[in-house]
Amino acid sequence: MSARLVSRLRDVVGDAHVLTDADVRAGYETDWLRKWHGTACCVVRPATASEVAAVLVECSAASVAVVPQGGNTGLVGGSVPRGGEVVLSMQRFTALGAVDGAAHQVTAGAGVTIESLQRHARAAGLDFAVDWGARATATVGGAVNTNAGGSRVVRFGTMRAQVMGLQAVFADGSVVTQLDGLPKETAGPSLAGLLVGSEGTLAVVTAVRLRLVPWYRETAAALVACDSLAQAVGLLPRLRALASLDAVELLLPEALSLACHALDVAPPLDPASAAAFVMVDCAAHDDPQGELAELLIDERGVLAVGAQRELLYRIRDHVTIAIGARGMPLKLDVAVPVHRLDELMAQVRALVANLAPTAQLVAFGHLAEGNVHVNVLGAGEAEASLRDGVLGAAIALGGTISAEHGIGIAKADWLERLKGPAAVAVMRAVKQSLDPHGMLNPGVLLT
Ligand code: 2HG
Ligand code: ZN
Repeated sequence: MSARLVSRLRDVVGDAHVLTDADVRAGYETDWLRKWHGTACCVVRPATASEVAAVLVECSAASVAVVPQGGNTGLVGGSVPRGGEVVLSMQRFTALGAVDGAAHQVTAGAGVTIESLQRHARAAGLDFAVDWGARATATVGGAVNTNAGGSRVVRFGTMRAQVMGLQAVFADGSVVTQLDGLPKETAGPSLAGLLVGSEGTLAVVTAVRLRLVPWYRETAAALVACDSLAQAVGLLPRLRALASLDAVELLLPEALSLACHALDVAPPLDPASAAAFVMVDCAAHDDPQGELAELLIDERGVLAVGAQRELLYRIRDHVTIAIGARGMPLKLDVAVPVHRLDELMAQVRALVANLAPTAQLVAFGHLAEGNVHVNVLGAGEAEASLRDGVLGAAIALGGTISAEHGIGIAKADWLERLKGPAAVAVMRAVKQSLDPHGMLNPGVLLT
């Protein structure tokens, strides 16, 4: 059966774009963390929406499910096979339309990386608003499917706020194209809104119409040392008053020290000298250094401009890699209303101390959104109970179990506890009507 499917897929996309060799498949079968993996029937790399449609029709006829994959930088097992599926790689969807200067928009193929999108926008004097460490590999399609957030959400919102329209292929092969980017349109519910965050379970997104933002070339950052997490949260009202505020990131001491150690650079502030570090970034058309420096007068911190600011970002962006170099962490991406962040972290610390006293907790994230990446190294047998404890604590505090990484395979069993049975029933009804045979990313998001 699979040999017949492979040959039909070759007819659709051409021999060169159906990968069956085990060595070639391997990179598509394992995720970035090397935690989630499965064997694919084959990897197929279409180049157009109609090829995607034909692939879906062939896979449906053969009753073989499809796992859409972008840059494969996900952290929740949402883009790798579980066993026997066809991996639908979007890496050939790299078309970037001309920047529409009148509308401040651009159309990007699903396989365009965030970094190429940023470069493309900047060449036209504009910028793309969503940014995070995996920018060189992560793609537009993946960002839409996980509703990616990153560091600039405080200013521009998540991916959801950037999507003005999209093109998507549904399980039955139908193609819907909504790429006109009308800022005002009230003809029915938003299809793009439905697909953002759907993790490849409802349709394959092939192209996206995106909002662009001003490119602020004048920048200044600071690292502020706080005696407690509560004090860090207490900075937010004053930070939010800065017109140039672009990012407010959180580094707990272990994260700062681990990343600096891995990069072999001197920490800008002694990690042992504070309970929490806040990395503030400002960007504007006019130099924001003055307003940031003024804010720092009452704080213990360092201003970082030019190369110093770049170093801060290198450190911040390196935390995940530094953790990964130490071992396979338990990785959780939780968020709570920001005034409850201190409570959440107190509970997380107590959970680690009680359940895995020898484990190392490395926490960091996006302070303004109350989003903390709880990474635990060496939790061993306690991993499952620790995971349940942290996710449960986040929900009990009015938060979420996925702020920006998605639910994937990793947390599908927790979705109902987060959303409640009525909301999950609605999600299941939508899934059932758009993908009645469970062709698209089975096991992800909904169990
Ligand atoms: C980040 O903020 C990413 O750097 C990765 O969301 C978080 O590794 C993590 O836990
Ligand atoms: Zn993050």
